[in-house]
Amino acid sequence: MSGRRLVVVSNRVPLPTERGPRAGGLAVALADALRPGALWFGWSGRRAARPAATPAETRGEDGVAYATIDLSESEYRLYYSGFSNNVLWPLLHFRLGLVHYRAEEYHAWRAVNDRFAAALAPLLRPDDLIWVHDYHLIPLGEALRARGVGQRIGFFLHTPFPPPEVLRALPRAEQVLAALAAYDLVGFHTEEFRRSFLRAATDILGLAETDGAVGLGGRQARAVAVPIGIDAAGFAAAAAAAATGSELRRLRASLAGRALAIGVDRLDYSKGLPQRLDGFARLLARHPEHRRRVSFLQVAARSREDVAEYRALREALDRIVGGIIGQYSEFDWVPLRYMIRPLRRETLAGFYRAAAMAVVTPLRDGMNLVAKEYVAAQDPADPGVLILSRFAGAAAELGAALLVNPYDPDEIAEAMHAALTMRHAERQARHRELAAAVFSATAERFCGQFLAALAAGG
Ligand code: ADQ
Repeated sequence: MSGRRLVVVSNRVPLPTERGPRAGGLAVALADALRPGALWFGWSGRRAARPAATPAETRGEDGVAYATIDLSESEYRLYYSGFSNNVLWPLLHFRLGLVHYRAEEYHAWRAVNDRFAAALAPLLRPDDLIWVHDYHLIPLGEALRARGVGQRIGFFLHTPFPPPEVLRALPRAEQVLAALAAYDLVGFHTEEFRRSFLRAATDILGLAETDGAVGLGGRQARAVAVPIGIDAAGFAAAAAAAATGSELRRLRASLAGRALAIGVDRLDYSKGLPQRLDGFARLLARHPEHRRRVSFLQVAARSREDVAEYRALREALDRIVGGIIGQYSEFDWVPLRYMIRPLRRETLAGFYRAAAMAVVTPLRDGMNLVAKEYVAAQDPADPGVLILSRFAGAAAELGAALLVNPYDPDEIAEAMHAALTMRHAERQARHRELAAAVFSATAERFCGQFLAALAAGG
């Protein structure tokens, strides 16, 4: 792949001019991997009355070229909030009850992908490697092919991939699967998701599978499992540096010697926040010895607030948080701190390191990078304990965590109790295993493996 330009396409392009912390796994992982000379194409994040057809181009200090287009209000509503986030997101996370299908949104989703393809095609060079990211852009490969783009195109899905029994509920399941099969390479976080895709392609589309590839229209789409990772060494260094910073001092002073438990998520119904907080309340009820001895800090970043389910989640959490604080607080101790705003990455790294446990309990998650960040941030001499959902992609690599069923608040409570009372030797032994996984399967390795596989076929 050396010498070939990398073209990354994602729904949202985080422009170098944007300030402030970003809460979102994709931006974070790719930022670690884009090399000077690469092109990153996608949506600017802006909505315009009449968006221009040609992309705006800028070059970052990192030497990466950025080309972006705006979306119209109706594209934003139908393509982004509608089909992407109100149909595909819940479907891919096994939440059929939350899928609100409308044909108009499906067509807008395809039309925006066509518009992306029309804007991107003129920027392409013959030996580019094109890497498309995530569910918003599933049909982009087909749309590029329709414009005569013959370069190798890979796709990576950052969410889970459900089994065909779930996928069949989507009215356009055949078209969505066929669009995936139009790529040269389709990547998933885990072997489970890869198998589900191959099973869906054979069961629903009737394609034949040979050695992990399915053939459609004279092309072969190969499916691979490549787990995304983080810049573990960089994150560990940031955590160690933050340990002596002023924010950590303030945090420690506020804890007054109590143990810190931490949760960090986008405010998304896939993250299992109500069940997690319920689990914390059960801990305080079942094991009163932890009252006054632990403080739970939940950091939640706003997300997709123009989708009704997200607003409902936020209101539900306000009630749950108020209930716990009202029931268990004392005049000099508050069990739960809840902030709806992103923290800077450096601050976050330090807070992870200060936390005796992280509670990462999504109901479903493609990977979950918070789990990996927490592991990387620990002091190996005195590491904290990771509580992790069995249904996060990360559980496939992080089996040395305390794995829980995220739907069961009692199991979460018992895992918290086990974490808070775990002996030093066991914490270290578990941490060694977790760290071995996080420091080997890094963001750099993720990009390298995917791109090597993509380049290999061409
Ligand atoms: P997300 O659903 O966004 O990503 P995740 O993998 O946890 O989930 O990544 C979130 C990133 O944003 C992390 O780097 C985290 O530190 C940061 N973040 C989250 N909340 C934050 C907050 N309140 N303040 C500051 N930073 C915050 C999607 C998929 C995941 C998959 C990733 C990458 O849903 O399953 O792991 O893409 O593929």
